[in-house]
Amino acid sequence: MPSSRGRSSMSIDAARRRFLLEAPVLAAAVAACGPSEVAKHGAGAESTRVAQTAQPHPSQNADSRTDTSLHHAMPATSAQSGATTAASAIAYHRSDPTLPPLSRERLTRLHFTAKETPIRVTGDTVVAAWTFDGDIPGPIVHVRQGDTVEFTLTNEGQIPHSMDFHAAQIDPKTAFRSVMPGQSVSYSFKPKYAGAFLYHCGTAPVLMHLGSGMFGAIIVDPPTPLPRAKDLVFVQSEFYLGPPNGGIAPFDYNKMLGTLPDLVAFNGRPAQYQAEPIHVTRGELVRMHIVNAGPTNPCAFHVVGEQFDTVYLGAPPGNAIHGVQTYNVAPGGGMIFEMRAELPGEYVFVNHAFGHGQKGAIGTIIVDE
Ligand SMILES: [Cu+2]
Repeated sequence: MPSSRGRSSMSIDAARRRFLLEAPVLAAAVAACGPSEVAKHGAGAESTRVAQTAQPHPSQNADSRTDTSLHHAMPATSAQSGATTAASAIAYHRSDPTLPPLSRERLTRLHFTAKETPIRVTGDTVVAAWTFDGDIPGPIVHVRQGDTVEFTLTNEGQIPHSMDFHAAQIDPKTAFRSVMPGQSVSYSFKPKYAGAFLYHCGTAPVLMHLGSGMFGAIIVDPPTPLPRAKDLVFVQSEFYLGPPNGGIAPFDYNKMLGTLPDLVAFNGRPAQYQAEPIHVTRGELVRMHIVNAGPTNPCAFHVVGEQFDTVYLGAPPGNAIHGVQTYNVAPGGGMIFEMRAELPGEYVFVNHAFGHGQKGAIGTIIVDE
């Protein structure tokens, strides 16, 4: 057997190309955004306002996708032994749930890239993901109500993609239009309301694009900040997977239509915060921004052994309810849950629709002395 090191990057690229080309749903996706779409939204319609490289903005938690704390801790499994070198070379990383700090600037420039790339979501599962900036979920964005967000999406994939920000009020036919491979779209918006909002690819079939990993969270602060807290962001999503091909599992559109997921996760990795819990300090206010990417099922958010002092249903600090045990976050929705960590211990947070908790929508917060 040749050394995996000597051939890794070429094998990964080759495997990506082969896999993406072989995935049958690609043909359907291209057809769904076919010649008429190209004609309507072709090169002439694209913005030329594209930055040279995608640098993380200060209010964008680039590290939400690159926490490497578990890179060396993931054991090899029997499922991996049969995978190709390319699939086995794809490293696992835990997603950092920390909300990035708010910038002092009132203008936030974001430049995302749409990429189709394999991602290891558990020790023995690599998925053929469609992503923003190469991971599931995309970067966590943090802005303030009324700020200006200047956004550009560059499509580095092989099929059309687009971006739909739920924090925006804008003509979707223009701003959220699909862009062809190699092209870009730009638009600006000012979030009218504070809250925890979803963003996602809206290219048809939306179920396939959203269900294959093209989503993330934008957190919008009110003009007067909420009380200081440990701010965490959890984006729930479902995985519907087909049989692995070369060690990489494709997303299965028919399974998505069937709405029974194989895995459910917070921040793209099933049960990652059980494997490596989140630590908070006794007495700390813990604020959890829960965004549900779905694509189909709700998230009955609950913390075992705790009660939520406040749940902001939307537009915080308004719409607050108190003394809550569990609350459903709809697919396509986002809410803010607060609890005070008064007693040391291990507190499991879970989607209390327990079939989905069991499939990975679960984690642990440890309250330290
Ligand atoms: Cu897409």
